[in-house]
Amino acid sequence: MSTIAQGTIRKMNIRQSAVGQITATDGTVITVPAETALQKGLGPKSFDLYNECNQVTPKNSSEVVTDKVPVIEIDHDGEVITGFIVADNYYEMWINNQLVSVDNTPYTPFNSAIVKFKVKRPYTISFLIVDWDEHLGLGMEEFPKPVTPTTTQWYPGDGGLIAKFSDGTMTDSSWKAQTFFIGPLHDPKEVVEKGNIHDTPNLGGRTHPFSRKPTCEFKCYAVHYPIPKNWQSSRFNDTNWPRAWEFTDQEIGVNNLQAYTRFPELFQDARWIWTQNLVLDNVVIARKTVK
Ligand SMILES: [Ca+2]
Ligand SMILES: [Ca+2]
Repeated sequence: MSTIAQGTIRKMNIRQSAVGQITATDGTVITVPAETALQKGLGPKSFDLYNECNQVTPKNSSEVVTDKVPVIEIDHDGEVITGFIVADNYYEMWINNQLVSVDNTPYTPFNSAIVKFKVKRPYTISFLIVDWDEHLGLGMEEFPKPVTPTTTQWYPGDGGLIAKFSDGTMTDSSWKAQTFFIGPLHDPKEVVEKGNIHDTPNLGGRTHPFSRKPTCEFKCYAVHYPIPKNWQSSRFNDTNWPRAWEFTDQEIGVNNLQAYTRFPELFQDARWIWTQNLVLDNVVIARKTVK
C-alpha cells in the first residue's frame, strides 16, 4: 500500500483530463489518476456509439449502425461478437491480453462505444476503468463556480461501467472487480483490508449522497495499490478478487448520460458495476472469463 498527499499536474486533454505523477509517502512515484493505454498512445481507439465531441448522436437504438465497426481479431476461427460499452469516465478493454478498445474521451462529455472482436471460447474480458479527477491524485473533481450544495470545487465524483455483448455476456456481479486507487480520505487508515477486499467501512454509503465528503481538500490522502502485472491475461488468477458490485441507474445517476439512456435496448438486462464504493474507488479492474 502507498499513500500520497501532493504532486504536480501536466495537462493532456482539453477538459482537464490530466495525467500527473505523485510521490507517495513511501517514495513510490505513482501516475495519477492511472497509467492508461490512452496516455501511452496505444489503440485501437473506441468506435463511437454516442459522442458529442464527434457529432455522433443517434436518437435511439434503431439509428445505431454497427456495419463500419472494425473487427479486432483475437482468433481467426472465432465468432464475431459485437458489444456496447458505457464507462464513467474512462475504459480500456482487453480480450486475452490483446487491447481491443481504448476510450477516445477519457473524462467528459460522457460517451459510449461499440466494439467488435472475433474470438473463441473460453475468452477473458478485462477492463481498466477510471473515475477521472481534476484534483489529481486526490480523487476529486472541480466544478465551476458558483458552487451549490451538490456541486463543489472539491467534489468526489463517482464511476460506473456497463457493457453488453451479442453472445449474451454482460456486466453483472458474476464479474470480478478490484480497486487500486481509493480517495479522498482524511486518513489512509480509513481503508481497511479484509482479505483481498480494499474496504472503506466507516465512510458512509457506497454511493452519493451517502458516501462521506471529506473536508480535507488539498490535504486529503489517497491509498494506492500496485496494479498487478498481466492483469489483462486470461492466465491471470483473479480467484480471490471480490465480486463486482451492481448499481442501479438511480445510484449511478444517469440523468445526464444520454450516451446510455438513449439506448435501453442495447443494454437490456446488463448491470452497472464497480467495486464496493462507487465514489471513493477511482481506478478499478473488472474481469470476466466467458466459458
Ligand atoms: Ca469516456
Ligand atoms: Ca471518485
